[in-house]
Amino acid sequence: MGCDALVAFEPENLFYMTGFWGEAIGILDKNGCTIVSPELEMGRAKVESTDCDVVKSERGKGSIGTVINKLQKNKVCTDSDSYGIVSSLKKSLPKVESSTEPFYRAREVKDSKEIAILQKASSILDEMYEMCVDTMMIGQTETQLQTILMQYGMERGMFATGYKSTLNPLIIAGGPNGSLPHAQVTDRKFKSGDMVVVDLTLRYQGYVSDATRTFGVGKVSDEAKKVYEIVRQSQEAGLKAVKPGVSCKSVDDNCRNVIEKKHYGRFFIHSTGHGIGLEVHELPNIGPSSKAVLSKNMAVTVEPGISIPKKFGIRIEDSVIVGNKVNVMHKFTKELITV
Ligand SMILES: [Mn+2]
Repeated sequence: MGCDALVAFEPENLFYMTGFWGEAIGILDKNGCTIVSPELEMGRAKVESTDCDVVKSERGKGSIGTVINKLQKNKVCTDSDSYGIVSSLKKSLPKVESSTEPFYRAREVKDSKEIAILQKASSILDEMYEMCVDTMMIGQTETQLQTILMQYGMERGMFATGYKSTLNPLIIAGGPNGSLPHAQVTDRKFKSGDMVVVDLTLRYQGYVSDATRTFGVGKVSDEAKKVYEIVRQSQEAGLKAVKPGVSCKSVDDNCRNVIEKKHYGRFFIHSTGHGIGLEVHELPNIGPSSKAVLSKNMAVTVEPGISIPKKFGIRIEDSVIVGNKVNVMHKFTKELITV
């Protein structure tokens, strides 16, 4: 994009540039990186960042004024789309572009250190599915299960992602609630016959792993068992398609075809998957209209689902690393488990 300097306002991008997650502004150019930090964040910024200059916002000028002083470059690219920020940058600098593109594209392919963190995060989620098997029971509420799982995860270094579109850290949705892909956790009690969607999305050392399993409770219907098997086959078909050089659309097609052939196509109401990393949803998107192509070491999810309104929902999701042989980071079974 011809950027001479990148200016990051979003904590994810600041962290990616500098190792520091907080309220400050990151600048990256050929000479390295600089953090412009308000006084309140100076202590942490100095300790947590690596190979960066940390400078304090100048009093009276504010952070933006300090940033502008450091940026006498030709073209400056920023992740901010705030009108106030972009217009102050434009007033003082010759060429400013507001685009998240360079940041997301840099973050799309993971290095070995990032993959190791994602793998660790994924293993903890697997342990949480073991917890589900051990603790889920008829009469337990979604909220109670969420509390048990969050305590387990947080004691092992997991954090809520802060994903803005849902209020709860996890998605635990039993019976008819499961037909809402982004259901809020409620005080509904699990009862015999329920399918329970357990979508775990948690952050570990900055990085987010995302997985979903659907459990049966008590005696589940033949229809639910049949639909479970369709979703399982669809997810398997999606995983098989994941390879470097393959279009994201074709991964979505592979999943969707299995479900459409069994006449449940209109109940598959979301995309097949998305990139994961410092945010829950990053590039590439894996959906019917994606233009992206997979590359080695991208981290993505494969998560087909069937949502039958007011009845039940079933979704199976793994976070994977793209490679000649796909690395499925979750080992917890995808056979139907009934508790
Ligand atoms: Mn997901």
